[in-house]
Amino acid sequence: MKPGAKARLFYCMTTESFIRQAGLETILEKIEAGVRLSAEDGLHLYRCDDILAVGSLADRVRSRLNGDKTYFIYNQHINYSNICTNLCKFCAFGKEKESKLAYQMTVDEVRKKIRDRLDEPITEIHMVGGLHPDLPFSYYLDLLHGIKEIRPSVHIQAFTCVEIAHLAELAGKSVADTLDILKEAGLGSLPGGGAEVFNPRIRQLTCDKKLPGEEWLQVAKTAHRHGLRTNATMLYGHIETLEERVEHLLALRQAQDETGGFLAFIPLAFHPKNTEMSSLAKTTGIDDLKNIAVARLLLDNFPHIKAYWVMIGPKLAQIALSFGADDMDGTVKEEVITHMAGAETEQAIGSDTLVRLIKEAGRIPVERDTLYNVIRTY
Ligand code: V47
Repeated sequence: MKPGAKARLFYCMTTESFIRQAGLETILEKIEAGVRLSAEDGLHLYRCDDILAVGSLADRVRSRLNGDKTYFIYNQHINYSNICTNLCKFCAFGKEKESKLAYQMTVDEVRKKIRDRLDEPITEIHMVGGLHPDLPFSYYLDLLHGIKEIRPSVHIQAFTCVEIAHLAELAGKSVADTLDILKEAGLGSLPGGGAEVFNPRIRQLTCDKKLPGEEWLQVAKTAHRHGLRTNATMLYGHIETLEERVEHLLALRQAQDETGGFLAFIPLAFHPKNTEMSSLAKTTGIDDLKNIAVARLLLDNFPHIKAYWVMIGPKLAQIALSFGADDMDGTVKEEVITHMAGAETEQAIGSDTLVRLIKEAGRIPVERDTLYNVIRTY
């Protein structure tokens, strides 16, 4: 046997033995046999203290699905307004119209933001905002038209499922018809925000005015059936139980079984500063890695799991590439939502830094577009 193959065999034997020692033998067997994990398995993984064992299981699945490729995108975030009628307790971004911190961009201001970065190879505009009480439906169509006029080839990933339900009310149309109109105006896909934790107890305690979880899923599935791919998120690390996390993940898995329209899942680490829940502690590195790993293991039908460097920091996001993540999101350019809640990361990152982080993790950096078409392999 060649020395490399010997070392690999030894590595596999030792990782398998520590997975067994961590009490994850049955889950290992299921993963090896391609058997779907149950809610109990999900809880068992969340409760397991051996983060390396949980991570190594997730890493097997990541490797099986994505090989050595790790994706990133050249994107620009735009938050057209923070005025919001929902005022969720975990959110530092949303403000009442009368607040001194409230803002609302005109379509021309958004156009200027696009024009200002025309010399950068941006392929995606990620655009979300609060639920504004009086902007008309035409404003949102003008935003899409305005962006496309300046950057015709860019992919616009905009409006969470929560915003889409609000826009449908404004338009006086069904969600399906509203999505068709937005698509016609230039919408390319939907980001994964607003999912929070689907469980009604959590919604009632943290965001009682927000679209219920079941309806969030309905909007996502309608988008998929109308040719729009979407992402999905879970905001963890506040008052949710492990059971509620697992329930959330399994609801997403069920929806994906029905439509196959989700591209990526992004666990979002709760940032408490400047929120009504500011007495809560920040998440820990172990919990951040565990959410990536458990998501990779339970969401067997999601092609991609993102380690969003804005929320967990570029260094932990790099480590997360060995715990189930295969995507680092992107350059972002001007993140606002997490920074208003005390994020200590930069508001943007260079593509060269992303490439370096990915390479040093032993992976192949792949610049992608929103739909995961390869733009460049490094
Ligand atoms: O919808 C709000 C969450 C989301 C806080 O789809 C908070 O690729 C942490 O959805 N601490 C916006 N999170 C971000 C988002 C996103 C980000 C990157 C990529 C994608 C994607 C989606 O952030 C909100 C809400 O769920 N959020 N407040 C907070 N204090």
